[in-house]
This record gives sequence, C-alpha cells and structure tokens, in this order.
Amino acid sequence: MTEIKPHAAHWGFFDAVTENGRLVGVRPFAQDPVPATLIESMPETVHSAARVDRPYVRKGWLEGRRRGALRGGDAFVPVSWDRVTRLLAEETARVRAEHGDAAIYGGSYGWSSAGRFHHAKSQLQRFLGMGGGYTYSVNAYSYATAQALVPHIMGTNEVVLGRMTDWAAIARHAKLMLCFGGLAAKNGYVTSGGAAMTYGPNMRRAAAAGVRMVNISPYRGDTEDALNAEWVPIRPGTDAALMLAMLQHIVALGREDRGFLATHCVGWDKLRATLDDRTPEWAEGITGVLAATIRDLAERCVDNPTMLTAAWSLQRADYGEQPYWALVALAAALGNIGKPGQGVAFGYGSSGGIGNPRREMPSLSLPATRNPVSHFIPVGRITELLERPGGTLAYNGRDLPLPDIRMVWWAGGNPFHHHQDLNRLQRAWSHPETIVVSEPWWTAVARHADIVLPATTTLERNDIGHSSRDRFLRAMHQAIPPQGQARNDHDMLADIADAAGFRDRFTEQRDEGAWLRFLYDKWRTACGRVGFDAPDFDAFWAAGHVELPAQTPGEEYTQFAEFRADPEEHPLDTPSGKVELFSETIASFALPDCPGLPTWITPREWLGGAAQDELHLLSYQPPTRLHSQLDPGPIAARDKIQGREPILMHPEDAAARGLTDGQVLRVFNARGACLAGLRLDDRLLRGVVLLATGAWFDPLEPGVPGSLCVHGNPNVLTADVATSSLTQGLSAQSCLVRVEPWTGELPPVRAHIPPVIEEATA
Ligand SMILES: Nc1nc2c(c(=O)[nH]1)N[C@H]1C(S)=C(S)[C@@H](COP(=O)(O)OP(=O)(O)OC[C@H]3O[C@@H](n4cnc5c(=O)[nH]c(N)nc54)[C@H](O)[C@@H]3O)O[C@H]1N2
Ligand SMILES: Nc1nc2c(c(=O)[nH]1)N[C@H]1C(S)=C(S)[C@@H](COP(=O)(O)OP(=O)(O)OC[C@H]3O[C@@H](n4cnc5c(=O)[nH]c(N)nc54)[C@H](O)[C@@H]3O)O[C@H]1N2
Ligand SMILES: [Mo]
Repeated sequence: MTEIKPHAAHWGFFDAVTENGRLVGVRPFAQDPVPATLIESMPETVHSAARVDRPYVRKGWLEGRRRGALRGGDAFVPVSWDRVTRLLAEETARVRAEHGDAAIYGGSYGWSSAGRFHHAKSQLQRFLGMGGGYTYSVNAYSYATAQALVPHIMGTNEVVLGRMTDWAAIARHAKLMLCFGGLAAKNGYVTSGGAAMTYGPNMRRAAAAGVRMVNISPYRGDTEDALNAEWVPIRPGTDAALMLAMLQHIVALGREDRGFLATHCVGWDKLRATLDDRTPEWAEGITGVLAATIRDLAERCVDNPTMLTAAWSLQRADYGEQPYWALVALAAALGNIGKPGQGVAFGYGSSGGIGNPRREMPSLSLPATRNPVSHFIPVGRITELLERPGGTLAYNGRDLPLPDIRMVWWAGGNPFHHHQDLNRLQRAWSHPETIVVSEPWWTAVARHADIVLPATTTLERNDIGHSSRDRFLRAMHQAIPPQGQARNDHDMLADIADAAGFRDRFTEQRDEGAWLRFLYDKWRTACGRVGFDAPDFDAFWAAGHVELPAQTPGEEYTQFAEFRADPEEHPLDTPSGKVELFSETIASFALPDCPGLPTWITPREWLGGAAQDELHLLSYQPPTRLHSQLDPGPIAARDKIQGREPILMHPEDAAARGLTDGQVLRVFNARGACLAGLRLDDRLLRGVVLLATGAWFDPLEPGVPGSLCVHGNPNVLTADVATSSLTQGLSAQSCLVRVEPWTGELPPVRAHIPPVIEEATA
C-alpha cells in the first residue's frame, strides 16, 4: 500500500512515499519555491547496506584492549540491547566514580538530523548532564573563529549567524556587493532544520534589482551564472591583504568616512598608522590580484552603496580572524555600517536561510538541562584534548585546563568526517578507555568506536522540523518502522538512565507523542505572545505544517541601524560601545598570532610559500550531500569518478602534470594521502584544487594511522592547527598537497558496507 507522509531534513522539506514499510520515493514540499534536490538520495541511503542493524561491541574492547588501543581495525561482536544497556550504565558509573564526571567527553559536535525532539546531541547532553555532567565543547566547526572574535569587535554574533541585514534591504539599497568566497549556489541546498529554500531566489532578486555582485574567490563557480557576477580570482588565505590594501588606497585618496570613524569606532588612528606600506602593489604580490583591480574595487566601494560579505570558509583558515576583522574595518572606513542594506555581514553565501527576510518568531526546542561540569574545549581542539590530559589550552584570554578523558560519547556527529588531520586524530583516539557512538550507519566514527548503538533515522520516528529562519513549522510523520533493531536516541538513553536510576527525570514521564504535544504547545503559547495564533497540535499534525506570518512587502531589516542613528543611546556590546578597529582586550592578551588590530599574517600553508609542484587544496562543502550524510545515495555516487570523490583542477595544471580528465590520482602531503578522481574545471584559479568533504573515510588498512584513504576524504590531508590562540578555530582551508597518477590496481571502496562482524556468544 502506498502512503504519503510529511517530513523534513536539513536538505529540505518533502513528502515521504512508502510502500509496505519501505521508503520508495520522495516528493518536494509543494510550497517550497525551490524544490529540494538532495532528498532524491534518501531512499537508497535509508535502506543502505551500511545501516547498523543491531548493537555491537568492539572485540578488542571486550577482551580488555581499551586504553592505548588503536581503534578502527578490530572486528565487532553483536550484543543484545539488554546487555549493551547494562554495560553502558555500569561503564558510565565506573568512569564517573574512578575519574570524575569531567572524564566523560560529551561535546558530541555534529549536525544530527532535522527534528527538534529527537535531536541526537541534545538528547545525549540531557542524559549526560542529568547523570552528573560531562566535558563539553563550545562553538561550531562552521564559524568557530568568528564566534570568539566578532563579539570583541562588534559586540555580537548576529553578524555571523543570527539576524543580519536581510536580502530585501540589500536588493533595495545596495548597488555593489563584494562577496569574498562568492555566494555558492550549492551551499543553499542545506539549512539546519530544513527551512523552505529561498536562498537562490533571494540573491537573484537582488542581482535583478541592480546589485552588482563581485565574486572574489579562487573559484568562478562560487557564484551561479544567473547572478552575472564579476570574478576576481584570489589566492586562498590572502583576503586580509586585499582588504588592507583597499583601506590603504581609500586613505590615500582621503575618502575614508572620518565622521563615522570618530563617532562609531575606536582604534582607527592605530590601524591607519599600520597601513602606509599596505599598498595595492604590496597586496598584488600576495593575493595575485592586480594592483589596478584593487584600486578599482576600493573606488567603487567608496562611490556606491555597498554591502560587504565573506563566506564562513574564509575564517576556517590559518589566521582566519584577520579577513573578518579587516572586512569590518573596511566597512567602517566606508562609513556604511547601519545604512539601509549596506555594511558588513558574513555567510550570505554559506547556508540556505541566511539573510532571509523574516519575522522574529519563537523557536521550538528541547528544554536545556544543566551541565554540572564546567570544563570545555573550543570545538576544533578534540585531538589536543585527548593528546594532552592535564595540560592547558589558551582560549580567549584564558587558560583552559584539559581534563583526562576516559570515555567519549558521540551521537549525531562524525569527527572522522569533520575533524582535520584524521591520522593524528586516530592516534589520539586511542587515549580513552571507552568510546560510545550512536549512529544509524556504519560511518567512520562508528567503525572507530568500542560500543555502537544503532539509531533510527528521522523516517522511523515522529518529530517536528523547525528553524528560526523558516517560513514553516513542519510535521515529521513516522514513515517506516525502525530498521533492524534500531532505536531512537531518546529511548535508548531512557533505558540507560533507568539502570542508573533517573529515567523519570530524563523522560519527564512523557512518551514521544506527549513530548511533541508538550513542545508544540509551549511554542504555540509563545507565538500567541507575539500575536500569532497557531493552530492546535492536532490540526497542525493533520495539515503537515503551519505557515508562519510572512514579511509584508516593503518590510526590510538592516542591522546596526539604531547604533548608527545614535551610538550613545544604542551602544554596541563591546568595551567601548563602538566598533573596535583596535581592541584593548585582545591586545592585552599579547598573543603572537592575533594582535590587537587586523593585520596580514603569512599563512603556514599557502601558494606564496608553496613548492612549484604543490597545489592549494580547498576542502569545500559538497554539492552532492550534507557533509558525510547521504554519501551512500545515488547523487553522491553519480558524481564520483571510478567510485572516488572528484578533485577539481584547472586544465593547465593537469596538463603540466600530464594528467587527464577522469583519471584516479593519489593526493598527498606529509600528513596523509587519499585517492580522488580528476575532473577538469577551467573556472579555478591555477594552483588551486577543490576536493569536497564527506566521502566516507576508507583506510586501505583499517586501524593503521597513515593508511591511504581509498575514497577521497580530504581530512587525511588537512592540518589540525588552530587559527590562533585567541579563538582556537579550525584552519581546514590552509592545506598544500601534491598529486600523482594512481598507477596500481584500484582498491575497492568498502566504506558503505559493514565492517568485519564476528558472531560470538554474547
Ligand atoms: N576539511 C574540512 N572539514 C570540515 C569542513 C570543511 O570545510 N573542510 N567543514 C566543517 C563544518 S562547517 C562542519 S558543520 C562539520 C560537519 O560535521 P558533522 O556535523 O559531524 O557531519 P555530518 O556528516 O552531518 O555528521 C552527522 C552524523 O550524525 C548522524 N546522525 C544523523 N541523524 C542521527 C540521529 O538521529 N541519531 C544519531 N545518533 N546520529 C544521527 C549521521 O549519520 C552523521 O554521521 O564538518 C567540518 N569539517
Ligand atoms: N550542499 C551543501 N551545502 C552546505 C553544506 C553541505 O555539506 N552541503 N554544509 C553547510 C555548512 S555546515 C556550512 S558551515 C556552510 C559552509 O559555507 P562556506 O564556508 O561558505 O562553504 P565552503 O564550500 O567551504 O566555501 C565556499 C567557497 O569559499 C571559497 N574559498 C575557500 N577559501 C577561500 C579563501 O581563502 N578566500 C576566498 N576568497 N574564498 C575562499 C571556495 O572557493 C569555496 O567554494 O555550508 C553549508 N551548506
Ligand atoms: Mo558547518
């Protein structure tokens, strides 16, 4: 029997089509202006052979090879839910008693799935918090550098990830938009929570309204043709030099907005004093952008109402603080911060929903619980946490103590996807005694765990999809039964909580249905307070969605408008109340890698310091999936070359190396090596190659650090070096590699089939 159920994913709202308990098709949400595309990969992914069918324990762990054991190579032994539940209750209690609550790392970074109740990381952290606490992580891989930096200089993070000047205002008022890192169309396929997709239409409308877009990026493909953007190719990691040279030229012309700099900013004199030798000629040598182009860009910014933006990728690079700070300084010198549709904000090209014109609506989420442990790390420092127990880590002017981690628990994230220098992570990963991973699939993190808990996918449970950028709240109806012995994270954790004596506190004595009603009713009440009368739960559930009030035509939002109008009455939340072009606070930390004002610091790895045969690798976000999710699906599969992730290279770079389109290459540096399939693309700056993240890590010899990844995961190549000791962000985009043809026999890709399973009496 065919059934159709409303549902949502981070890659869009859709209707699930099922037959006899199987997902057989998907249809985009009828009201979505841009129908979701990645949903096509769902049926094969949900029913993939890579699903974890039941709980497993690593054989070596059962035999006592725990602390110090390299993980990833052992067979797994199937166990019952009863046994694994008992085992986890006991092991958690043991670690807490012997080593303290901080010995459990529960940062569990990752995107999990759409759905506010069954959000895996939230469920895990609720469980670990109630059980006594856990060492946690702060900030997101996406923009960790900005999250720690930007509050110092603008007093808010709303300019990176919150409510920023919207596209309606940009379209109406701006004439020029400089887009560092472009406005990549593929990034709009995705938004946390699965918002209806208005990303492409927003920017196309702005371009059609006369906003001239300039794509300043190593890749012309970072703007879609419909935007008719200019392309200024730039060497990766050098944007700060270009921005400082634009500032220098504006000062040389005497065109800086002295009034705005005096009334709304601090530190201009100090910054200006550093600019004399930051000439366009100086920047040309660093960036590869002609001095004449730099002058022209600067002059057009002065002459036109201008919006400045940079992709989040720019701060995921060595000294990633600098381009963000320099761009704020450029906007300040132009004096257009807070002018309608102008100024500066980050990430318009980084995720669907950013800059979406919207009403402020209440959010719907699981109530937060207290974590009694105060130890944390900035999220990108997981390897260091495991490598240096008892050490300290500089962060934002403090020294964070690094606890001795004995147990790691992950649900809804994949560090063997997301972290840099996987070979180093794998060595550090041997430090804990026990690693628990809850996963629907045998992803690389599951394969590197001791205890693997099979989780349901969203299709196997009921939930509510929502994000604050959405026009809709979406019902997510269960469409198929749990596959194999998979269970919901909430239910498995409730059973472990039971064994530890706190089930009722964890569940609040509600089942799934009661939780959804409870969360919805709370949200509905909050909506009432802002004048929106949402339907009751049953009506919402039957309809499949609630449409939220739209912005009225003509409505628009410009960030910092009040601050601009009256900086005394509406100061920023910085020490001076103003934009800090020099920060006393940051300067007082006396950090060698992040001084008190924006500057140019030579990256550790970049084309300016590369050997002749080295290439700059940008490991960008994949057009064919969300991170590592949907990798077993047909969209990712069709894009691969002989089963390997494609690496994009300029035809002349390929010709210089005697390489041909479609060939499998070995991509390597001192940290590691992977295979990738060559795809020629003349939209690239020469010397730059693109290899998307997310092909499942597939070491030729599982459990052996340094082994070739036969599938094409770029994180065997990236460096695990913090952007700076101020923010401890990740610098994935700063990575030099070499390539050579792969001449040996092609090893099979085994990432999408289960690891070795040993039947045992358990
Ligand atoms: N080289 C390089 N590396 C990068 C980046 C880069 O630009 N370059 N980008 C970084 C960025 S910005 C990000 S956000 C990270 C993303 O890193 P992650 O968020 O860790 O990546 P995902 O693949 O989305 O991992 C989510 C995992 O949760 C699992 N999951 C989904 N639903 C459920 C559920 O209901 N229960 C449980 N238990 N599990 C579930 C999925 O199967 C998947 O394995 O990667 C970072 N890594
Ligand atoms: N389809 C799809 N969309 C996604 C995701 C996904 O996995 N799949 N992930 C989502 C997530 S979690 C995040 S955080 C965002 C990330 O959003 P971004 O960080 O914006 O995404 P990236 O693809 O890493 O980078 C965008 C472009 O920046 C350019 N770039 C890289 N380094 C430099 C540089 O030094 N200078 C300049 N000028 N340009 C540079 C590259 O050419 C790249 O194509 O994407 C989101 N959108
Ligand atoms: Mo991200």
